[in-house]
Amino acid sequence: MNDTRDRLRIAVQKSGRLSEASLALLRDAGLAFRTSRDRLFLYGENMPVDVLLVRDDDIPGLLVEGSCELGIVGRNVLDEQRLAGADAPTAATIQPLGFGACRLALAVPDGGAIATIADLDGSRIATSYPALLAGWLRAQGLRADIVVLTGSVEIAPRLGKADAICDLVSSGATLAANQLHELATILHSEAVLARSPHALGAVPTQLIERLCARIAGALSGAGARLLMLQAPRSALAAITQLLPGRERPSVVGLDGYPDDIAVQALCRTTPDWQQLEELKRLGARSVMVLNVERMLA
Ligand code: PRT
Ligand code: ZN
Repeated sequence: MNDTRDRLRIAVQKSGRLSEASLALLRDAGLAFRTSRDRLFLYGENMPVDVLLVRDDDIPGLLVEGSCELGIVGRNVLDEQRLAGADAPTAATIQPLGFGACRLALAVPDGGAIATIADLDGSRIATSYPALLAGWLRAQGLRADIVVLTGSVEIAPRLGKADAICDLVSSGATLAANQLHELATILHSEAVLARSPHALGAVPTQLIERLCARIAGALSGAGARLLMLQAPRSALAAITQLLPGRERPSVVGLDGYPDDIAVQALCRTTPDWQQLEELKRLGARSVMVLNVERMLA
């Protein structure tokens, strides 16, 4: 909402992994929209808030240039552009949104020459996230050639273009299918609500506050599910990684079974079948997904 506009704009991914959940969240927050004919714009019908549908990579830039006041984007995209932009003004995170969970991980070929993080020294690493990777390598005191690829990073080692990759992972199936395994996690990511670095007047600031309060309310209640399961204690770390929850899961011991635990986690959306199957694969038993009727944060 700059000087010439009297409506707030939120940038959302047009078509991709974050699109559906982003729009569902805005609807849960009470916004109703009419779609423009070109399907690039959703006009807010009950609040002066419109949605711009764009590629996720464009969202940090739209916030920085002030074309949009808010955006929903993966922390991975936001952090990469922040690091790549050095001292330029950057979009600030308002709050994590509990969906789009993934991690930026370093992975290497199964049975290859690289077995430890130290072995990465002097290697070639393919990635779409050069700034995040460079920062991590610096922090580890490692030197490596960063090969920047925009897609199909996982096949770079087989093509002889790189010795390792640094890419997003959620279930790990893509790595396994390409005979790669994880060596280190560089960043834990999920979708976040971000705002433009520009100072705004009193009216847009109040509108943003109202919208953020509604989003927080939507996140804490509607659509929430309680995931309950039992599992071997040794699988806890892997299971926690998979949970789509925002809160830390509750973990309790099982009387008479010292190696087992019961886990309860609050999830914003219903875990899908693939996630449930993955949990089972990790050793989870008695997996239950329950509706949450009411919740007070
Ligand atoms: O067209 P546009 O530029 O908008 O979309 P995009 O293709 O760049 O992004 P998209 O839709 O693939 O992802 C949008 C955001 O979703 C990312 O920036 C992340 O924040 C988040 N996200 C969550 C993921 C994943 N999970 C994910 N698994 N983004 C990508 N992947 C890819 C990953 O790159 C790899 O190829 O999925 C594959 C691995 O998945 P698994 O389940 O096999 O591990
Ligand atoms: Zn993208």
